[in-house]
Amino acid sequence: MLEGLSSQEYHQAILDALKETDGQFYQLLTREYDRRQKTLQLGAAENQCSQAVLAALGSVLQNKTAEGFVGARMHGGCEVVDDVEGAAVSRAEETFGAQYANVQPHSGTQANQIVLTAVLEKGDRLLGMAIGHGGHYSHGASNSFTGKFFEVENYGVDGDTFVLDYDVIRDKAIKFKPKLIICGASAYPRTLDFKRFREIADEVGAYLLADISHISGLVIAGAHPSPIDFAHFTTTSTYKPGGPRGGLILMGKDYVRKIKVGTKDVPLWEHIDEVTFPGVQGTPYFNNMAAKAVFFKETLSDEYRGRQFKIVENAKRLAGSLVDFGYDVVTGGTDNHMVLVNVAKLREGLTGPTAQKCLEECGIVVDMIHLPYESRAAVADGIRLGTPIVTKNGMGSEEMEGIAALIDAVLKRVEVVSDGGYRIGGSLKEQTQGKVKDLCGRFPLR
Ligand code: DSN
Repeated sequence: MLEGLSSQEYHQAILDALKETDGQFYQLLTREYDRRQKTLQLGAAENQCSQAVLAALGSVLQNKTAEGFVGARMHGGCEVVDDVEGAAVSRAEETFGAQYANVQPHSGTQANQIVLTAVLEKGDRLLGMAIGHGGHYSHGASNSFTGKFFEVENYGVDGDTFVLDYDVIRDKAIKFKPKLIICGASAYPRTLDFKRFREIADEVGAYLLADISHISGLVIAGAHPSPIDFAHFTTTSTYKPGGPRGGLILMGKDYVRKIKVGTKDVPLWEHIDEVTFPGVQGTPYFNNMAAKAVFFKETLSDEYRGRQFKIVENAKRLAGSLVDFGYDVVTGGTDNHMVLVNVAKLREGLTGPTAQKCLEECGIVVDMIHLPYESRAAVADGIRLGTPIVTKNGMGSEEMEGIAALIDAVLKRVEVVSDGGYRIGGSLKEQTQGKVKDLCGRFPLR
């Protein structure tokens, strides 16, 4: 019945179910759909899932409670969810070329929590990328559980190139002797050398966790090298590559390697299962799990794989155009889906938060971001742009140049009045909003 509907028709049909029963939420969901349709979505940590994924998310599986794993549940009535989980696991393994997949984590952060809980004891040493240099909270930030329960050392990027220096990371690892090294980033535009990370981990006797949340779509398609057989554990959130919200733990050739648990030697994969439940989580979300499986099937298509390369091509073009307009693009460009721009260097008084706000007022949605070695520790100097959504909606190189021009018009003409304050001339705002609406109208949500 819903097959063949445009994105807008599909949403309307789904929302009709709410119209009579909950007018407030009918309005809110309609507003969010309109917001996405009428503004440029340049979030690097976002994507846009298919209608099939949305259908699975909104399915009857949401009602099922069942702790445990396939064939070993705490609850009755599990014949269907066992098949759901079995299919989701094999599809995840096929998608990533992995030997083991755990589709239960509720998020990327929980996937990391499960791995950390599995291999570290309280107080053990963890080496991860500093959050201010592009790492993630769950990689050892002082205000996350990782900083609270483990002894953390950070590595960062080089002060001149803003690129990782693997010799420096190796020296840190040798001195610090971590039990676990985490690689992967939330704000790093260059290719990660997973092989080199594994060599460092092996040299110091550490486990290696690759958190590929931001780049997992690229990894699936081969647009970024895969860590699966280099890292002991690979984690990702499942929405960033274009699936439903949720997390995933994958293992390659190390999945049968033994770990001492009490007095027993247990294969790593079995230990990860046990730490997932009952160690960290209760019932998995079976509707999300089904949606993950639907998404994994989508990743096998030529359309999905081709799109990942296009995402990178678009990001390179966006970065290149911004450089041409005189922007300081961190590392001079990008190898992946994201572009980091130092806006503080553009104009006196301009900050990441101000740039985010004034661009958003004009219909261009970006994230502010702290940059390595920035001028004021308390205020972000940069913005982070990403191309997954605009690419999904069909935009290409020409549109990337147009987007760079729109960003430039706003950031160069906005009046910065005081710390955090700004004024945009009415005509600039209206003109930009109009151009954004026109562009988004030509590339409607898919
Ligand atoms: N990792 C966060 C980000 O990059 O914005 C979101 O999950």
